[in-house]
Amino acid sequence: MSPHGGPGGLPPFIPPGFHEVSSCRFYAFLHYTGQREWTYGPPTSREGTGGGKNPKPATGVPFDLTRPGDWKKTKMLNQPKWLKDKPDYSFTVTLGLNGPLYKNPTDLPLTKGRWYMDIDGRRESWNRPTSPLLHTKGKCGAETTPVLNIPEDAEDVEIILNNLSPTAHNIHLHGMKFAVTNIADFEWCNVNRTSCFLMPHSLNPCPKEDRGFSDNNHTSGLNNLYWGCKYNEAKDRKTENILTPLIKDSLQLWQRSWAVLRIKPDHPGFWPFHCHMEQHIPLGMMFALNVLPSKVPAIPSDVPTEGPCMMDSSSSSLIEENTKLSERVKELERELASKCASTKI
Ligand SMILES: [Cu+2]
Repeated sequence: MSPHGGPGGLPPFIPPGFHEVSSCRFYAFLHYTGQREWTYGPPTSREGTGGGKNPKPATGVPFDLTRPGDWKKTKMLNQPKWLKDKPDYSFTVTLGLNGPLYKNPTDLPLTKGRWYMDIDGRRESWNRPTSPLLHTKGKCGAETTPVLNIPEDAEDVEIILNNLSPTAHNIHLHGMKFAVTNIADFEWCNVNRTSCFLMPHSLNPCPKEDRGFSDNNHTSGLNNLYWGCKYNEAKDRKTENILTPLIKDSLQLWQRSWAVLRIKPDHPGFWPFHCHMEQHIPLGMMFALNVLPSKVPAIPSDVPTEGPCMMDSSSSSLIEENTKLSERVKELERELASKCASTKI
């Protein structure tokens, strides 16, 4: 309850030019065009929950998407058939940070600390390519840009996220959704335990074999804060949920914690995968997923580009089409040659 207007709290805050309303009767429904229509309608009671200025709480199942325990209350409408017992490929992404800290507002991004989402131990923070990845297909100007190349035969890719930092990160993938097949449910460091931010390593309740340390060189006592409790395949695989996972494109990865995602890599392109906290993006917490490069259509030559690189207009589908066309030309030439020969006879 907000401190303003709550029972026993401060008097209601009324912005200038507004006035207090006598009761709350506001209904809102969001309709997406072209989507399946559900059989809902306006509330049957115009009284709402009743109570006027002191509305009664709505009744229903407590459901909090930030608590994995509540995720078990969901049911799949469409079972994701692409989820296999074992993923085709698995990658581990470590999230962490490395000092020194930014001190002045004039400190430029990526010049001091290294905030990262390292892929399989590769120490790479985001570094913008000099020319668009979709135009170059990563073949030029992207030497220091972290890219995860997904094998083209992959149908089910697992990404294990280990957060070795004291802050939560809101992980977001462009282009595709992911299934959250497993997640740590640490009571000692969940979303309600903000005190976990300052938990020194000396009080570490994480089993010794699961502890991981961020790639840090912080000083002034901060070096004790950059650690996390990692996913442990031997212990944690058995709690994965491939039957009824939540399908999402954003996930709050708790502090010092882990989560396991599965992706069906069927959407060709270079797709950013990053922390969505705006201050973490320019610090480097991002990489790109390179999905089905052979299926990415050639970019038309009149699409503007930037940077020093030439646009790569090749694509295997274009090559395939050209090969078929040249075979057809040869076939026609052979037909013509044989017709000419028979005419001469
Ligand atoms: Cu972040």
